Amino acid sequence: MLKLTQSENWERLQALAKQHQQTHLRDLFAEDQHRFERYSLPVQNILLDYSKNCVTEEVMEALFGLAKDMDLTGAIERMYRGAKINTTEDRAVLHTALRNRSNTPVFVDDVNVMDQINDELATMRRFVDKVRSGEWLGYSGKRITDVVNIGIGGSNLGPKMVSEALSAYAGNTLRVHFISNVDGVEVAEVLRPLNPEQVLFVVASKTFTTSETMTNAQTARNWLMASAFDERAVKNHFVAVSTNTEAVAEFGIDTGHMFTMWDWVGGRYSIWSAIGLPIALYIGFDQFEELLTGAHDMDRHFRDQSLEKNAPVILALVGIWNSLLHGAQNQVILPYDQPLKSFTAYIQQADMESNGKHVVQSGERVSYQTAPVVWGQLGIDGQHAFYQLLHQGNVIVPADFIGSVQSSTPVRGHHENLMANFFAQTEALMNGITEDQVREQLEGQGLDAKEIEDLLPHKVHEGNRPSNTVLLDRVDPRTLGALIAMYEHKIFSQGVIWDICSFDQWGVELGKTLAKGILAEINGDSTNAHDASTNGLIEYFKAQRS
Ligand code: G6Q
Repeated sequence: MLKLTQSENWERLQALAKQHQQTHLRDLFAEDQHRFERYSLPVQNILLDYSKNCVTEEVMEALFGLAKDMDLTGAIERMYRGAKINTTEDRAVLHTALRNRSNTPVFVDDVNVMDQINDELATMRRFVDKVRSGEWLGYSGKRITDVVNIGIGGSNLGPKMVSEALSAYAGNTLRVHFISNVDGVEVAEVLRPLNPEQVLFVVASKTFTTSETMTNAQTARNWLMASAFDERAVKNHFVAVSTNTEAVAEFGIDTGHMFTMWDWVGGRYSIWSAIGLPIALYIGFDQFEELLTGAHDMDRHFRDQSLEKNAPVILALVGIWNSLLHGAQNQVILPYDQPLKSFTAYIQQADMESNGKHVVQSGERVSYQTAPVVWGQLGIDGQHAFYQLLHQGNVIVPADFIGSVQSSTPVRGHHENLMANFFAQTEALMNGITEDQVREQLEGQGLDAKEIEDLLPHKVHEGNRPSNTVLLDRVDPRTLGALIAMYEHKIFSQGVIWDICSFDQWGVELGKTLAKGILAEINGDSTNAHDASTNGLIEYFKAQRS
């Protein structure tokens, strides 16, 4: 396979990046009245505007050429068809099959996985209906009022983010809570107001060995026992989502109350599987299916649309261009919808865990930048905090602004105010404020010449800061499904172009293994197996506690 650095278009892009060092977005807009139409596209209920990036026809052509050189289209097909593209774990990658509403067959090792997926969805629906209708009862005969998901990483971030995002669709049937941190503060806080007779715990762990989750699940079980005094209550109050039947049984959860997932579902791509159970319990199964449908709409767009009109591909290529042109090592994600308050954290994991890799598929070290540092928070709060650096700092941070035409909870006058800020920020980052404009403003305020000259450099905004605008119709289940899938496919496309394995996470595994050994030391074993700092810190911690 061609190496990225051998691609002619890669070389061409390096040259174009040099050539455009001095190009200002302001001038690109002045030169082309149709820049918005040229560099924006609608996809399902989403409008993607990428015109506020320093791209030209020539740049886009080279970027699409690069995607072709790296056989992105072939890679998309291989993923959808169930090829084992997670090479280091020898696994297929089939989150697209989990939401394959067309139900076309998808084969892994000659087995059509759609049968298993459809069976599991049907089981989930039956269970969700039972709990939501009040047919499923707690040990004392009371209905379930609260669902507590216990899981971490991919088994937490997605269900939490989507449940928050779709709370307007939840009604009053069930409340949902999330425990991920092994810090006892979280489990204590979540459980404190709850009535054990009416709580359903979903223990979500693909491996069912993750120590944070197992510790929290054990504590939850003890909490239940302190009220039920009967092991049989576990069956009414605990269900599991996992691939590890043995460990689920050993924990004491009836395997008849276990929802399954498969090794071809990566943790950070698992909300579409039974890991999404808390979402379905919270908003109902029909709405959960809408989420799947939205993702499937985007899957079809990604697979069927030409690269030139393909929203995830364009997002991926613009990201690569910004890292070439500006040396950008950051990507900030700024949702303006309150419901999307955890969206950045979700995409942060999806992106950084997938593409934060230092070797290419062959094992050689990469000679170019892979995943950026992804960060951010609700944009409107960020404006009053870190946006200063985005506007005038000496690093360029490409930004994705995500907002909606309609609020999911309209309150008179609020959404207009919110969106005025949204549009103002993308404009300000792009245009900046020139010396002449600042001078004119200050003269208008009556400052004298000396005062103006002193203030001038501080008030100039150079602008030329790239951003994408992602404008949703509204945050509803279908649009949210499409939005998440758009980012998943962006990340996939970048991974293909960078020639890295986006679907393993050895860096996560390393931490899990090391912590296990250290826990034994904290609990008694001697501490001398580490470097002086780590030994010293563990010893200090133990000494201070004794
Ligand atoms: C995701 C990662 C990681 C994983 C958690 C939880 O892709 O692999 O975030 O989801 O470590 O793992 P378990 O679901 O196995 O507990």
